[in-house]
Amino acid sequence: MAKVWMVTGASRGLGCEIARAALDAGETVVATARSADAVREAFGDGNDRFHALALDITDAEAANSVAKEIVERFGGIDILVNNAGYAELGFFETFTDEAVRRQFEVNLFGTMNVARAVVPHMRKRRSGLIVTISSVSGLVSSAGGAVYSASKFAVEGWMEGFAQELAPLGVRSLLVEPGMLRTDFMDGKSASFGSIDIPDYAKAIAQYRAFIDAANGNQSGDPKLLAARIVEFASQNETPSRLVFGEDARQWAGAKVDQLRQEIAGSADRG
Ligand code: NJP
Repeated sequence: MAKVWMVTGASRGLGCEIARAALDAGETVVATARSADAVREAFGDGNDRFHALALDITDAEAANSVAKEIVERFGGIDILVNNAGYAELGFFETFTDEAVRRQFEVNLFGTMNVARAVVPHMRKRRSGLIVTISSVSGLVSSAGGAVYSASKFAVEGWMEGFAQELAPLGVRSLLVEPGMLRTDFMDGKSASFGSIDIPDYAKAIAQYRAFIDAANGNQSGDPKLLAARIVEFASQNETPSRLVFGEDARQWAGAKVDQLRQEIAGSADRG
């Protein structure tokens, strides 16, 4: 029997590809983004297993109504994909407090809103899978990524613990840490950039922006491939708790683990 998927941020990029891959696998898919029309435009009409709903994940009430509507219409939600997110890219001091809070409002608190709305239905049935699109930036941070990484580190810490709370109740979870994917992510359509001018950082920021501009549209990671992997994992009874996707992500995460091991070992000598 077709499983019921709910995907956030499905108007573009990875979320759109995940929804498409789940549809192609014969599943029932409720794809959401801030505008239902944008989702419909991305998918076209004509598939009765496809449904588009509006959901801005920063709106907790809207998340509750969307989850309720899906459960009433389709009997439950088998797979939730927490995908919606964006990046504030740039050096920390160039961001206003408002921009930093907006980053957390979407990536962390928005994702929590959706989980709060959906998880009670999964607990009730003692079944479900939550796929959360974090980032390799949830494991490793670097200059220019401080604000985005802070939000994704928070997602990692929250979900790593929450997953353990849910496991005994039959709800599984998968944290996904992609490297760079070819989507709108680095583009001005999605990303925001620091707005405060600080001459001390001018040279470093110019280099950082040149890196972003060169990478935008040329990222090595294929969102279709990741979407296919996620759909494949979702069809299995046993899922790993993490998927570090892409050679770039595995290199950065591996280097971080090596560095941590060294620093932990070094700490034993010092304290
Ligand atoms: O980005 P993009 P991705 N409420 O910009 C939606 C993570 N990631 O597919 O603007 C509801 O093409 C937006 O919808 P809308 C990344 O952090 C990426 O790459 O309303 N939806 C659109 O559908 C994110 O968590 C890379 O039409 C909201 C979608 O989010 C996930 O992958 C690397 C929303 C963004 O599509 C998907 O991003 C990595 C809101 N408030 C992690 N705000 C990468 N691409 O390199 C935005 O490690 N959306």
